[in-house]
Order: sequence, then structure tokens, then C-alpha cells
Amino acid sequence: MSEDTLFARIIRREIPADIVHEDEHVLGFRDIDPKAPVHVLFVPKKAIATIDDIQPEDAELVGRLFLAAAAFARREGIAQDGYRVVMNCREHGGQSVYHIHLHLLGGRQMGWPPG
Ligand code: DGP
Repeated sequence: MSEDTLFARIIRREIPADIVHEDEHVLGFRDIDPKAPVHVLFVPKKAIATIDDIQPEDAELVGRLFLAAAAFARREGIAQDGYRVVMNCREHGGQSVYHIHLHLLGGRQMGWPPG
């Protein structure tokens, strides 16, 4: 049940997190196992399990994840040098929490292709 994921529990403040952004629709918090000097996850408050579950009516909500990430990157001072955003989907994509989340990674040079 997507409503019972770890991230739903963070949204409900049942699990502590280092929250860097909150608005009516989106929560942003630092990843517990950062893969870059800056690693923040932006999640919709609405529970959506995977990219494959995003509905047409969620299009604006998904756009809000990007707007929140970009605004945070500017506040954090990493926008000028650049950064990466990633959303993993299911097993081959490397998704481990089934509540969609946009990873914002920055503060170092990224490699390509990702592993
Ligand atoms: P993904 O593999 O794309 O589903 O990313 C899940 C991320 O969630 C992963 O980078 C680690 C992070 N994570 C897992 N558990 C917690 C937690 O309890 N708190 C926080 N802040 N991040 C977590």
C-alpha cells in the first residue's frame, strides 16, 4: 500500500527527516544515505507508487517537484554549477521506496552514463 511507505510516514511526521522544503503539495528532505554533497528527495504529498502510476491529472503535481528542486538548488548555491535530478522506476530503475521521489544530486561533478 503506497499510503504506508516510508515516505508517507515522513510526510505524516511519524519518522524524523531533515526537511528543506514544504508547501501544500510537496515535501523535500535530505536523503539519509547521500550520494553527493547535496542529495535531497522531493516527494508529492499525494501517494503515487511509481512513474507508471502517474495520471494525466498529476501532471501539474509532478511539475511542482521540479520547481521545488530548482528553487532549492538556487537557495543551496548549486544551481550555477549544475546538478542532476533522477527518478527511478521499479526494480531495473533502482527504485526502493514505492512513493515517487525526485532525487536532487549536486555539489560534485556527475558521471555519465549512470550505473
Ligand atoms: P530510490 O532507490 O530511488 O527508491 O531512493 C530511495 C532513497 O530513499 C534512497 O536514496 C535512500 C533514501 N531513504 C531510505 N530510507 C530513508 C529514510 O528513512 N529517510 C530518508 N531521509 N531517506 C531515506
